[in-house]
Amino acid sequence: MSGRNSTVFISLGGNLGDPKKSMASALRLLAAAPGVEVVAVSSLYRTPPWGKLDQPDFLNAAAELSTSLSPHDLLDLCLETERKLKRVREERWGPRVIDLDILVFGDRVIHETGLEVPHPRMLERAFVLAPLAEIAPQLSVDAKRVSDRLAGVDAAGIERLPSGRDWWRS
Ligand code: A4P
Ligand code: MG
Repeated sequence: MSGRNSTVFISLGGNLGDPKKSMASALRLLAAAPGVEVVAVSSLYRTPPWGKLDQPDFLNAAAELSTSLSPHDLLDLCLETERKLKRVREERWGPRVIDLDILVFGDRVIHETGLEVPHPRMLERAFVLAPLAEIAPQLSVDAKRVSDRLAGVDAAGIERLPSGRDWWRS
């Protein structure tokens, strides 16, 4: 792809049904979309629920994309991908959850109701920072290095699974 592409980081997560399968399908759908290349994917992480505590553990991961899409077109693609996966799962095995968040889009700063970049809560969330630090430790967000931020948040209970980085391909 051309030098005009933007480097984007996204987070993936889920805690119902088979999150690994949903996240792998999401990455394959993104990789198959015109104008999107999946550059790197982190290992899978098992993470304790953040925010609402009475729910199952999550699986989380982060990915680096290279894209010629605009931020809004990439958001639409992410939302469409979520909808596709939820619909498939509802029909076959009941409710499933997959969440795709755009964390960073090049050096763009966007504050709109439907799209905020960098993701406003990413720097407080170990379940976002741990996988992101694996693939982009030097990345700076709001002038803070991801690896430094990770050292400053509570990452108790977060476990990197021995998945390697190709877990989503097969
Ligand atoms: N939206 C705005 N900015 C963005 C962006 N940068 N990327 C809008 C993606 N979407 C963005 O998303 C609702 C709307 O946010 C989208 O339609 C889009 O227009 P959402 O994911 O349903 O909710 P949210 O607003 O992102 O809420 P929040 O608080 O960010 O929820 P999360 O982060 O999705 O929380 N614990 C662990 N361990 N692991 C998890 O993955 N996830 C959640 C869900 C809670 N606890 C968790 C985890
Ligand atoms: Mg979200």
